Amino acid sequence: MTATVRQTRNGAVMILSVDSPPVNALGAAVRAGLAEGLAAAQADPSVGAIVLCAIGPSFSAGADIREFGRPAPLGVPGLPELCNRIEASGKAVVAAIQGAALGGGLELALAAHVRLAGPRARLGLPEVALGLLPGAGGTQRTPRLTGAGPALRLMLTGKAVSAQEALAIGLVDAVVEDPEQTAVALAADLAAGRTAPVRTRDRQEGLRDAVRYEAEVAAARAGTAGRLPAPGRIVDCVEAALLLPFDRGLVFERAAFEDLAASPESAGLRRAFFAERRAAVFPEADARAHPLSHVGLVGLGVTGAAIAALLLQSGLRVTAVVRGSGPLDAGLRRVSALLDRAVAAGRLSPEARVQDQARLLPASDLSALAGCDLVIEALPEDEALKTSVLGKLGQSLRPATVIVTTVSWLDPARLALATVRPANVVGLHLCPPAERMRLAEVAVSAQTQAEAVATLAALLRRIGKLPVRVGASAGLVGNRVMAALRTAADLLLEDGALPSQVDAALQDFGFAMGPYRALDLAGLKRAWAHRQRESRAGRPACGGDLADMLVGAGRLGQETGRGYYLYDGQGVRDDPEVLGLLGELRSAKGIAPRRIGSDEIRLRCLSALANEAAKVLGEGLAQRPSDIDAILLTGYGFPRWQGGPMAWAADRGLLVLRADLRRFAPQAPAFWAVAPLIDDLIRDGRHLDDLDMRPVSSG
Ligand code: HSC
Repeated sequence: MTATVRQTRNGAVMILSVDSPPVNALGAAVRAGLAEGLAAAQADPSVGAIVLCAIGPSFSAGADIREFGRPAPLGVPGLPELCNRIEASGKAVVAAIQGAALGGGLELALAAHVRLAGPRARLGLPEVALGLLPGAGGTQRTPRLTGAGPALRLMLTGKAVSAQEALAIGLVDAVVEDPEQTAVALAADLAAGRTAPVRTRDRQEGLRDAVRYEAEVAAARAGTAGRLPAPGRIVDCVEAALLLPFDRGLVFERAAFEDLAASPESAGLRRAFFAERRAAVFPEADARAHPLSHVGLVGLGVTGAAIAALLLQSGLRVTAVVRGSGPLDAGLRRVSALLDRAVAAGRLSPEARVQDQARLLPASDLSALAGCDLVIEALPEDEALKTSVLGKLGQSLRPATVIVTTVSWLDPARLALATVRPANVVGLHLCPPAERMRLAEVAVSAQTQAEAVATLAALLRRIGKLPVRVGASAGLVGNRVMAALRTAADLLLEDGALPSQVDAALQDFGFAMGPYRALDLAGLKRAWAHRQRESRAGRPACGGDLADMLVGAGRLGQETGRGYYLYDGQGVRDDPEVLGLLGELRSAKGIAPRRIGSDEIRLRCLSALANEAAKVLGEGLAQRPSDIDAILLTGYGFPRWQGGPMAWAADRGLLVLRADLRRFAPQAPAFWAVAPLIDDLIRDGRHLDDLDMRPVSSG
């Protein structure tokens, strides 16, 4: 018996319980245990039926993603083979599903002859999010039960369904309060009746209406034109389930799975998966988070309103302080509009919306926040305003209240000094639109108390964000490294590129939007104000000259109809006026423009990003390279299937990256200076990936 799979008996029923915390992933040891249990049950004449279940909160999270690309140990069946053995069993196998049955976990259950789900079970085929498809028979068995439409929805969206939804589409046979107990009773009946088990491979209900099936396949195919290969291959496999005999369908599925597993897109998506999970590990993560029921908010501007809506939707009471009835009314309208949008999108019921709104308590004075467990200052990026409010909050709140200050470019460590208890202050950066973007940079300085960090991180998880711990500093990590990308882009413009060429090259790489479209959308004023502050502080920015000229000419971005581009109702276009300004800039700097190709644009921008990220890492402002990947992937539109800037740098190789940086250096020596960390790693024969594995520090 293997420790990861327990074998127990209840009369004629053999119970195989997977016990492999935390999520019962189906790694080699679990597969070996299941195969062993199955063989023991077949060999024992006193066993009449088998129950397949699991211990812990999940039935199974599927294949062990860490094993992809590694050879399987000799003698251990792969997951597809294990599923086939379960299905082929002459003794009925009943799957009892509690918690999450995802990917290969659901495929294991689909190979059983009966599926019972607990009321809180979640069933899904999320492989597409990893650039894969269900590769253990899922593409062939699911449509036999559900038809093409529901099967394709499961596989193409990757979203899990509830037990009730699973029952409605035929994925499970019943929803029962205690699936394991009911499964044992049912298995005992099946053993006594000695009826031959019905195999999913022989089920036909989902295939019967071939015309409808084909139509659903065709409709799905029309939506898979994007650049990722997995969706198209999923549709092919589901079509094959109708057209091919089952065994041929499995072969077809296997070939498609292997192609995808070897694809760079899947490698990037798998890296992204682990980067996000690794980010949850930081020194303060185990500190005691304060329980929260009442949160205070100062400011209901665009970001404040988004935070308010998220807090309300997670069941918290929110007191929002806004000075002046006009701004307060505007802020309340913003919150209402966001709640309305959540109702329209089906994320919130109309009844819950009414309750959520009722928990929002508007106020005009900071004294209204005295009873709050945590207060978030969400005022505009104005140092004087923020320090004045933080100073007052420090005096009026209970001593243990956590104070969160939202920042874009300001250094939260400096802001914290405005209060009498800087240890309670944590910085927070949310990317716009804050109601949608998952990233939440949690900025910690040497003086910040661990409990305050743990409390904010828990709150952020509760409202659906991904908290990533960073060191407190100007711009934190995301804005700082993206500024380096933009500087590289600005230098390319000076050398001869057009804004539209830079944007197109980076969009081709997979960015949701190029830097100049993004700047136009956000408005050029904020970045301009930051450059002015930096310049006054004796740190003049590299690049940014064209941006300053645009602001000087009143071109503030999309809101004014003119920025890097012209927005005149006929689409977005390069503007001769901008090209004229660019010409002036080049002449003033004595630069003769040259033709610049997309490859060079991408190389320079990504090298600058990776180099700045290495500087950030070397300064101890990020815990590990994969945290920087997680930040860029969840907040800044870096293409998920590219894995992140550190994944890009690791693939390119540090030696190549350094040689490129040295080649670019004559253009702007200080900007292109190689990060000391890159030199150190090369000297020590180490890789960026090695740093992902080092223990987290509390510095
Ligand atoms: C798959 O199943 C492919 C199959 O179709 C075919 C295979 C055929 C192969 C053929 C070969 C020839 N593996 O998320 P959490 C770790 S692909 C390994 O924080 P929660 C996670 O890294 C798989 N590890 O927990 C973390 O580790 P740490 C499809 C996995 O409670 C810890 O577990 N399945 C893992 O918030 C806790 O995770 C999926 O994509 C896995 N599959 O959420 C499901 N899953 O503590 C992915 C998790 O060391 N998983 N870990 O940092 C999830 O969505 C979530 O983990 C749950 C739990 C919702 C299950």
